[in-house]
Order: sequence, then C-alpha cells, then structure tokens
Amino acid sequence: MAAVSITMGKLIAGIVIAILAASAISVGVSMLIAGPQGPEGPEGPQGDTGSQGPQGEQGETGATGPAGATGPAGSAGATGATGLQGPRGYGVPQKGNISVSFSAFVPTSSDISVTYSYTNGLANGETSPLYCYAPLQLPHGTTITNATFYFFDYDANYFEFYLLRQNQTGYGIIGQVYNTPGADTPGNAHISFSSIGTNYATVDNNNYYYYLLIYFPYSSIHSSYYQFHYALIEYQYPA
Ligand SMILES: [Ca+2]
Repeated sequence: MAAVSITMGKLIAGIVIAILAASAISVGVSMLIAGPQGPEGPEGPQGDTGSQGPQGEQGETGATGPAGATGPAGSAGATGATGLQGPRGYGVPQKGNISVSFSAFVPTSSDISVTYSYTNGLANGETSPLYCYAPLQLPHGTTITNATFYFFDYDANYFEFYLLRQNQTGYGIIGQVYNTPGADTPGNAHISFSSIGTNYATVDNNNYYYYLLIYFPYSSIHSSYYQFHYALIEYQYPA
C-alpha cells in the first residue's frame, strides 16, 4: 500500500506538475498568439453635430428700469405774420371843425349899423342890405371840406354866404351858398356848401388870411325877420 501511496503521491505530483506544465504551456501559447502591442493609431474624424435641442421655457419678467434723463429744450418757433394796422389814435385827429358865433361878425364899414342879440343873433340895423364878415383861423395845411350857416329868414329876400381867402393882391372864393332865392319864408334854417373850390381849399396861412362873408338882406317889416346865428366850418388834416 505504501508503495501504492507513494505511487499515488507521485502520480498526484506528476499530475500537478503536468497541470503546472500545461499552464505554462498555455501561457506560452497565448503569448505566442498575441504578440507585442503596436503603436496607437491616429484619431478618427469628428462625428456630425447632433440636432438642436428644444427651446427652453421663457424666463420671468425683469424689474422696471430707472427713468431716463430729461431731453434737451426744443428750438424757438418761427416769427408770426405781421398783424393788421390798428385804427388811428386819438392823438392824431383826421378831421376838425370850428364854430363861428354871430358876435364875431362886423359890418364891412364902421358907419354901417348892425345889432347883436343873444336871442336874435346878428341883425341888419340899416334900411338896405349890407355885408358882414368874420375872421376864420384854421390850422395851416388843412383842407376846408364844408361850411354850414345857421340863420333865420322870414321875408322874401335871402342870405348869401361865402368863405374866402385874401391877401394884398386879391381874393379867392373857396365856397359859397345862398338860401333858396325868392319869396321863401323858412324861419330857422341852415344851409351848407354844395361844393368847394379845391384850388383854394388847402389852408395857406403863410400867404393868405381867411374869412366868412355874409350878404345880409333887409326886411321892411322888421329887422328881426333876418337873423344870423353862427357858422360851422369843417376841415381835414393831411393824410
Ligand atoms: Ca327869404
């Protein structure tokens, strides 16, 4: 038995050795098949980019920003159109007038008689017609535009009224008017120039004096049937 055991021991040992040897052989075989590792190859080309992913969700609204700075002032507007001309001021009158009372009239001669009365004005104190005149002082450069005479006529004859200018060499009639000639008896009345002699109407105080002249009729009934009260002279300033 012992021999067998030894033999068995040898056998086992032989198997173990055989196994070890086989292992060594397999290792050797495998080493023979793989061989030594070669150098790493070059990197391959990059692959295609993948498709874009879906859009993300919208973010929350941010806080309100600070107010901006005040802008610069705008430029001045264009000049407006010129306005309409205003009315003439009161300091520059366009027209003027002057009234001449009966008491300013005197007869053309000192030996001619006339009467003056607050109620009857100027009356004829003679037994025939006569002339009376009164000075007329108007602004130099103005133009005489009209004259009106206020009187009382209660008999058949009639007044004649004149406005004249005169100097040492002669006179010029600027305007004249008669109350209706004939047997009229108008009572209180007034009449105005129907026209003005434009050649003389512009007042030239440097070379002329101006006056009113009345042909005064006579009434055989009573001197109060013809009365002269006053005259109104109108004139105009140069434009
Ligand atoms: Ca008359």
